Amino acid sequence: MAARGLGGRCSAELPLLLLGLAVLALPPWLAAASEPPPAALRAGHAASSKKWYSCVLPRYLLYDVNPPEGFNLRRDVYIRVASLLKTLRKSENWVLVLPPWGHLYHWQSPDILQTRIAWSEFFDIPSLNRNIPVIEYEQFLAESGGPFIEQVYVLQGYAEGWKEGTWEEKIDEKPCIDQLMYSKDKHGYYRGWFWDYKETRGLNVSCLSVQGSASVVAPILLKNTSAQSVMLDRAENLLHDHYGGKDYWNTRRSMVFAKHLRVVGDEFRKKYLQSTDEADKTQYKEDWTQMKVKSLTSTALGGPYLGVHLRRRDFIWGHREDVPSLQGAVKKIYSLLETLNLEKVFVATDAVEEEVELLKKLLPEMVRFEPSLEELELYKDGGLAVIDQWICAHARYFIGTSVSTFSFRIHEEREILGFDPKTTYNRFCGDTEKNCEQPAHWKIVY
Ligand SMILES: Nc1nc2c(ncn2[C@@H]2O[C@H](COP(=O)(O)OP(=O)(O)OP(=O)(O)O)[C@@H](O)[C@H]2O)c(=O)[nH]1
Ligand SMILES: *[C@@H]1O[C@H](CO)[C@@H](O)[C@H](O)[C@H]1NC(C)=O
Ligand SMILES: *[C@@H]1O[C@H](CO)[C@@H](O)[C@H](O)[C@H]1NC(C)=O
Repeated sequence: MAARGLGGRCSAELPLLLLGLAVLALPPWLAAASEPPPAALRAGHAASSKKWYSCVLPRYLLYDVNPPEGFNLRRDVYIRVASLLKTLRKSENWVLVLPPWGHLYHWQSPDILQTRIAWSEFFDIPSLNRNIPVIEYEQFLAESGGPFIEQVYVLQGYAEGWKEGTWEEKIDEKPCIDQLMYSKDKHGYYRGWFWDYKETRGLNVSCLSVQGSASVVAPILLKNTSAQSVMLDRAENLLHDHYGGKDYWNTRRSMVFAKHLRVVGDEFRKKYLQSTDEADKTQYKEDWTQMKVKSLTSTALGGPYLGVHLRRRDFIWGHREDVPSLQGAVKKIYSLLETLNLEKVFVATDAVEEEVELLKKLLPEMVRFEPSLEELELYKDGGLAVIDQWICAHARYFIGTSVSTFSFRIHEEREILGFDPKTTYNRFCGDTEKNCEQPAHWKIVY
């Protein structure tokens, strides 16, 4: 970027022409000319110590999610925060900083480092950028002038809860309810997890009680703080602005898996499942905005296999009644293979080794993506989850696990590919479950 090399000062005397030229050299979303100047230029904030290029910097929105939450719930939180970003951009030039992946409870494959993972390892960044401007954390560090986040807001509920029947959207600065996960170092900076970027510091941390959808935070960010970089921690406390609406789906559709993972999945489909986009009628367009499947003619056929997601581990430890035994699941699989006149079954599962062994005995013909150690290191647990999801998304028929966000994301992927909902919104029933309600169909709004 041309702007970076110029080490001048950010001052009012800066020739407007120069500013204009520099803006032209920036990506279009940075250059939004009609937008008001960023915080650094506003009265009282034109900190002379800042290099002048910060005059054209956007304001940065960062966020993080409660540590125990998994990969697929985090993907949902991204959609909520993207919606907030869209609201902010109606008034100012904001950019979303993608929170590095890592340290997830489920990602425990030994001997590989799984923190500070960039989004580009799992998702296609140009596709995300067709929806909202996003940058990786490393880019934020490079362009914002160092590992500092000016304002951290920890989102929380209201100490008193909410009275039934009196739902209202609200947000207030309140004392922190839980023990703060940030502490002051001897220089007065706040230290915290910060995605394992140990050098990152917060300049100010405070708690906001919030009840409402993501955009309820917008007025605070626009009016109550002039910080150039603002992080919302515990962002899962925000609800969707409009679940299942056009904005929701635009963001969801923009979350295209990284190409290198799709390629691995496609090669596996071809080699082991006789499945290709051409034969399956799942033509894929690299530009998601061009992927519009009209419902009447929507007939992705899918590869000649049954796709199965069997969520185990913590889903069976509680003896949940909506999750089947392996025997129960295999019985259902055989019945589906017969009804659908299919021979092959692809199984995605997080089952422990002993369960996988048992499954192999009960279902000898099952096909799984079994990574070598090298592949595990390359793609990591998150990449393997993506590959499994991608293969399940291309099956002629899919059946998943009750209320698993992993299965939900497969539903959405199939919806995007244009499958008949009857082949998608299916789940296993518990062995003794009486009222086995099937997943809801969410139709894309284009
Ligand atoms: N490769 C692979 N990993 C899986 C599978 N099922 C679960 N996992 C792993 O286990 C984690 C399950 O947690 P997630 O589904 O991501 O997160 P969550 O929000 O807790 O979702 P659920 O617990 O399923 O509702 C995933 O992130 C994967 O790493 C699977 O079929 N294949
Ligand atoms: C934001 O500013 C308004 C107006 O000054 C004030 O009433 C409100 O309490 C502030 N909200 C927060 C969360 O700080
Ligand atoms: C920290 O942020 C809070 C909330 O915006 C604000 O009230 C407080 O004055 C800030 N403290 C400092 C030292 O800037």
